Amino acid sequence: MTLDLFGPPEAGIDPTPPWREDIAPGAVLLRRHALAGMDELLAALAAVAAAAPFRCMVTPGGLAMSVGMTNCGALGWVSDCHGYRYAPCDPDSGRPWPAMPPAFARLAAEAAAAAGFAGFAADACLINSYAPGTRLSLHQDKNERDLRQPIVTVSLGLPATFLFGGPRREDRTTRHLLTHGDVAVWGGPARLHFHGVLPVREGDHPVLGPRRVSLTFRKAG
Ligand code: MD3
Ligand code: FE
Repeated sequence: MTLDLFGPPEAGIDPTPPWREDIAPGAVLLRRHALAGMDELLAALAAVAAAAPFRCMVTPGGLAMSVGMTNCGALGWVSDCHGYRYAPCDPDSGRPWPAMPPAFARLAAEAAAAAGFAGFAADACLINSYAPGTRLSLHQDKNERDLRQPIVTVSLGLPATFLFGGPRREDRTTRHLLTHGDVAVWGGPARLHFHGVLPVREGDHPVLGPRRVSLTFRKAG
């Protein structure tokens, strides 16, 4: 077994997964939580990406984002020259986003409940694909209607360093290495905290190849 130097404090010993790390009030990491049921999750991911391929969206400023994105669920996060919003249809195909796979919905609800947010029913799943060198700069998630609802993220493939700040952009950040199967839940006092992802380092993940994929579940509508 690989030593996890960024894991829990017990002298570099990887405990039996999953385990929990509280990173701030309202923010918790459920380490390796998605490993059980991973095959079903990856099959569902492949089906969604086949129906709605990853694409680089354009920011309102006119720049192409480097992260590849797609969505599933009733609503999908889209960005173009007009701004950011949630939309029921894929702008590339004109069709509704693929339905939320049951395995996705189940994982999101069950992880949220484990973190203290009972009754979470995600209607939007944004799927980000990061090639090595790709990053997501510091931002807030505030396009959702009900900010009392948490956000649940599943990390897959290559590891990445997640930056977690405070309610103001200039607040100091902590760093958390997220690896395959890690689940993060954010809500309550952490819901509007700034966050981002440092450039993903070169690598080749045995299951997902040279990329990191994140599933971000939200109640958007
Ligand atoms: C902390 N995605 O798509 S998700 C995003 O790994 C996004 O792809 C990153 O940020 C990714 O918007 C990180 C984790 C996350 C999401 C929302 C948060 C962390 C958060 C909201 C408040 C605080
Ligand atoms: Fe975000």
